Amino acid sequence: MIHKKYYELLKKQEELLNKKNKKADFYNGIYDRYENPVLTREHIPLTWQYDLNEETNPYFMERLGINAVMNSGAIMIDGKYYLVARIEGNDRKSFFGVAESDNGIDGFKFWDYPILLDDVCPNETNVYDMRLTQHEDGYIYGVFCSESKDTSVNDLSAAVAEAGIVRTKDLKGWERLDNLKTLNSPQQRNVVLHPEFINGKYAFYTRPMDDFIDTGSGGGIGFGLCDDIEHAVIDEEIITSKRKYHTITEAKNGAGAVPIKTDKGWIHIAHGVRNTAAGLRYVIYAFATALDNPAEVIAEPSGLLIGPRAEERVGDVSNVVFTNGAIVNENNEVFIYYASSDTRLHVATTTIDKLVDYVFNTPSDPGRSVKCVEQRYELIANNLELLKSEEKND
Ligand code: M1P
Repeated sequence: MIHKKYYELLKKQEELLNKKNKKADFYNGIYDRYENPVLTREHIPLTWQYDLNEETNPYFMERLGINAVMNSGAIMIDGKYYLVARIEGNDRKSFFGVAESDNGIDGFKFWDYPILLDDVCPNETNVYDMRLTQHEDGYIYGVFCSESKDTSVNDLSAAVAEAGIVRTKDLKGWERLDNLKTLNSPQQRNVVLHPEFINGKYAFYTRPMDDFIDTGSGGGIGFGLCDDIEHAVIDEEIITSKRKYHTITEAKNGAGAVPIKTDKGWIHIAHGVRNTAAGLRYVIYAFATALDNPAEVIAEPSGLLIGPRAEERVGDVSNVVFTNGAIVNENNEVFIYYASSDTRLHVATTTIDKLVDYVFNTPSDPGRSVKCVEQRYELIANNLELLKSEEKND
């Protein structure tokens, strides 16, 4: 017999799932934020957490609790919005689940089961942050972090991050391919597959790292080509968006959503990290690369695009916003899915036109305070001039 508490919790959950999302009272002209997160741990089906049987679970206890739902890959298929969410159990292991919605801003519902990956890496302890690429070869690829214990050092917390690769046609059957090998970088996280062939090869954005947490000598977001996606090996990585001193990318950066193709260039929505007395601060930034060379940065607006605000600032890993998925719909509206503080997932919406304007017309960071003030002076002077001339005309 099903425990009666189940129906009570289900009703509450259905109310949450059916709640309409509204644009928040926030303005910057670049994108809109929304009042409610699109996914939280409260969105996870009760059947994933509770044994519903009154006989075996008389107190209706959570048996396999969920701690957080966050960094999600995103894709549109036949007009529907799909997220492959990172779900973290109370046991700290992350896994993936597909949630779908008709409009991309609310009503996301998880499918009956999470994704069960082929168990091909016996040492793999954790998986997270899948990027979904609709590749021109016809497959949808999922590239994610595959984490194992580092047994070469005497440190319980030492770990190795690699890029795992799966592919699918329908988000239901997933074929696991070999993990990516980068010959010059011992560790990799935040790897994204470019959607088109470059010189007839598969192209990856990488994030060379010497260590699990620190990128060490890794200079920024890398880019490399490989011939065979089933056994992907990158011999050489070049750096695209570089880390820079005293900017939002000083400590590290990493590719986020799959680059968006526009008439003026590929738009990248990535994350940058700086260190503070309160720990690392993660923000989202954007840049563009050339259509004929997706590794060549042609525009990089100054500073952050999305930073953590209000309740977004607090969570399991506070002061973090992170993205690994965006969707462009048939009306050229852009849905940027970003998680806050490694706890819940939000959406910000904009359009291709606005993103292009933002990326190509926002001044770049001149690098020093005095130059930044000069930059602002110019803006103010032009504005005051314009205000004066309008006043005269009135
Ligand atoms: O905790 C913040 C983020 O940390 C990692 O990002 P990075 O590799 O740039 O340090 C990721 O593990 C990400 O999942 C997490 O949100």
